[in-house]
Amino acid sequence: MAVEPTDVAAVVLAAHPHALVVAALGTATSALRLASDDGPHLYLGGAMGSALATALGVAEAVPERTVVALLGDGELLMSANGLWSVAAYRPANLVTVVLTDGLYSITGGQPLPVDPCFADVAGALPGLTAARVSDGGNLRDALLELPRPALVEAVVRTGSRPGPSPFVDPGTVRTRFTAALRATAAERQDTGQEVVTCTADR
Ligand SMILES: Cc1ncc(C[n+]2csc(CCOP(=O)(O)OP(=O)(O)O)c2C)c(N)n1
Ligand SMILES: [Mg+2]
Repeated sequence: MAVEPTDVAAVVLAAHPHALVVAALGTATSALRLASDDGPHLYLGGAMGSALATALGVAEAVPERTVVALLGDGELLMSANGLWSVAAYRPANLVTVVLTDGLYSITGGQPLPVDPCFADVAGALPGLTAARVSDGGNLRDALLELPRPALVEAVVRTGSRPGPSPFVDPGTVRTRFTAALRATAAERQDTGQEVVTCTADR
């Protein structure tokens, strides 16, 4: 069994409606845009390999929000060292969701040179929890139940790009994501906590 990438994005958003989601490229961005009517997510416009490291930084800056890195297996293979950084820093609000199809799908379906076995690798690292799922129910359970930081590998159906283009105007991304962060800053002010400003505000 396997799920559609858009269904993965929808389950992630249903499980964590206030999450800050980072997606760098391709299928992940397109699925996220389709599942959330664009949403205020941090789209990185094709910067393959950057989603996990960026999400790690966002998780550190905004510890009260769940942060999700949504990325393909090819992208994570390019930036797998990020998993060791997650093991080192262990953010209690970070979830990595990998769309596993064994392919660099969106660029023509070239096979990954090896099965990265991400759930096995992450599960072997100290401090991380992990699961491999192939249907929406198990995905939801894993997202809600795994202690953080967690990695969930979702086996997805391959195919054409699921929705709109992964290239979103960077200014629009910045405006929307900054607004999502401002909501957090306002809550911090209400509760007397330190307010973190984002670069766009400085
Ligand atoms: C640094 C860099 N190298 C190559 C690309 C071209 N590229 C865009 S999507 C992609 C494949 C991504 O594969 P995966 O992350 O598994 O996602 P899938 O398409 O399978 O959903 C590649 C190679 C890029 N955008 N950036
Ligand atoms: Mg892939």
